[in-house]
Amino acid sequence: MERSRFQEKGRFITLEGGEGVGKTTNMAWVCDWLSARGIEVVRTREPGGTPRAEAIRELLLDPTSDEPLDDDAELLLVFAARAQHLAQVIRPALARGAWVVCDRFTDATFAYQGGGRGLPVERIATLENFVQGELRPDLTLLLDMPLAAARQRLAARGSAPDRFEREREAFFTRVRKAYLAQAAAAPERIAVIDAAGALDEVQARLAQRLSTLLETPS
Ligand code: T5A
Repeated sequence: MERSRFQEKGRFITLEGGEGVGKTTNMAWVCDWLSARGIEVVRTREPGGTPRAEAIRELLLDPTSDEPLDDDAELLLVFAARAQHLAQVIRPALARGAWVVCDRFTDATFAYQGGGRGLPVERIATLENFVQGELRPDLTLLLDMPLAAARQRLAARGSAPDRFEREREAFFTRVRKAYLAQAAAAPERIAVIDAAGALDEVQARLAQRLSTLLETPS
């Protein structure tokens, strides 16, 4: 399929949401949907996306260390990984006109370090401006569903919980609340997608939002 005149500039799409809502599962589908429309897609994730940033991811997610990770150290590690990822992958891809689809980005920092850990939003916003300059996602697909159902999905998957997944329910309640507040504050960028129900139903909702983006001049 040919690219329309509206698709000459790279776009930046992020997928967000709490644990187990289906981000990773739907990432592949979103990338295939865009590729089928003739778009060059770079699929990536945070924390991570480059070898050094993936090493920082290990530090952040490793549940085995006895040494507690200070909340500010966690925040700075997230942004250190992001700076590397932006420099090595995201900015170069967007500059050559590719579309970047990223599994989590700075909305996750506001939700987890801000909502979950309780760090001041202003501190996160300062780092966001420092590391990203004016770069923000063009579209954020926020997959949302009740915590209990998402937990059931994770339990059915059966993988060992990482350092975040070991947090208590109250933490994830705050994360979800923060995500929904962010969406309410930026409805033009953040689309809340009902992630409950069958995969094809969720993907029909995603397709609707992606089609709108495709028709919007960059
Ligand atoms: N983090 C990240 C921060 O604290 N700050 C930050 O700034 C950033 C960027 C990263 C962790 O880092 C934290 C947040 C995270 O805790 P991660 O691996 O990106 O970790 O995030 P997780 O949420 O842990 O990813 P998961 O893989 O656990 O969850 P997903 O990707 O949302 O869910 P997925 O796709 O693996 O699906 C879970 C299961 O459900 C099934 C899937 O097959 C799978 O088995 N499933 C469905 N089943 C039925 N119906 C559907 N519609 C389904 N969709 C998926």
